[in-house]
Amino acid sequence: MTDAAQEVAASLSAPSPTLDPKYFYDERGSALFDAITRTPEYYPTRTEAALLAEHADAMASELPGDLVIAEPGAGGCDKVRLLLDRWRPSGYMPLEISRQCLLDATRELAPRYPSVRFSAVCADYSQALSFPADDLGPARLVFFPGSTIGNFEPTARADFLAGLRRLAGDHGYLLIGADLQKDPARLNAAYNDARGHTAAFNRNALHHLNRRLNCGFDPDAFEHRAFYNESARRIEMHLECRRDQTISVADQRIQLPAGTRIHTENSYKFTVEGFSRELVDAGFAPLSSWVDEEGLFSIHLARA
Ligand code: AVI
Repeated sequence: MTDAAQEVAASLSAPSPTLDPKYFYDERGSALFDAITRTPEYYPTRTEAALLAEHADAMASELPGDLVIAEPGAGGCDKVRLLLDRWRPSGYMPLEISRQCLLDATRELAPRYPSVRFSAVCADYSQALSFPADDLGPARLVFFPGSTIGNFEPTARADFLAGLRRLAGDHGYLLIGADLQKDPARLNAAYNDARGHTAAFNRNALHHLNRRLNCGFDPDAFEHRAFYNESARRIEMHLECRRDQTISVADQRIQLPAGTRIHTENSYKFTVEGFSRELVDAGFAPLSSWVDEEGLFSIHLARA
């Protein structure tokens, strides 16, 4: 029996069933997430890209000329392209768990930037944080865009930020995106897009688990629920069972009566001041932050 099967069995048989958001991301899930980022409702990706484009020079003015960009969870290395174009760093180190993704992206990108030394690392987040920076070499800038930091629970987030601090090394920097608290209607729309991509992305966790662990979910019998929890300052995503179901995992049969909600994701929303404090707690010294005119999204630059 795999660790994954045991982990899923334990989380689904808990009094409040949950699933780890990592199960969203098989090949179809990554394509669906890509589709989400292009919906009119999901503002974070395009707002962050616009901020990077507008302020890339201002950011560079606070950084040393000789820089290696390290990007944990780089995926298709899309967001870094703008920085490679504008900054021409001496190196780029994508850290990504999907070998294929890493190979495809670096094979496409490396020839376009002959002056940038590519060192692709196939590793998951936890391993990614244990690549010591070379204190004698160029400064390392850790790039963590997309407000993925908002998908960590507060304690795990503090640990992860401290890990980013280690990855940056003593002379390094962090450039990180953080989605902001705002009108709940805007947030609710972003996680309930009219085309249904977010709903499909949410249900895809069940398709993924059926394929991997043969659980026997009927994904179409689950309703997508996403809403802003104002007191916890987070979007919550759930899958609500419309009819009684019994699934099986790790030699266990688990009953999911109609109305059961499986909590699949939290996406925390920040204030600029609050997020800066979290950076300080993790050992960073905040340098600057940039926010779009509507106050939707923030990018923070900090020194180790
Ligand atoms: C990857 N992450 C930053 C996304 C978010 O907004 O929390 C994941 C997502 N879930 C639903 N839509 C997007």
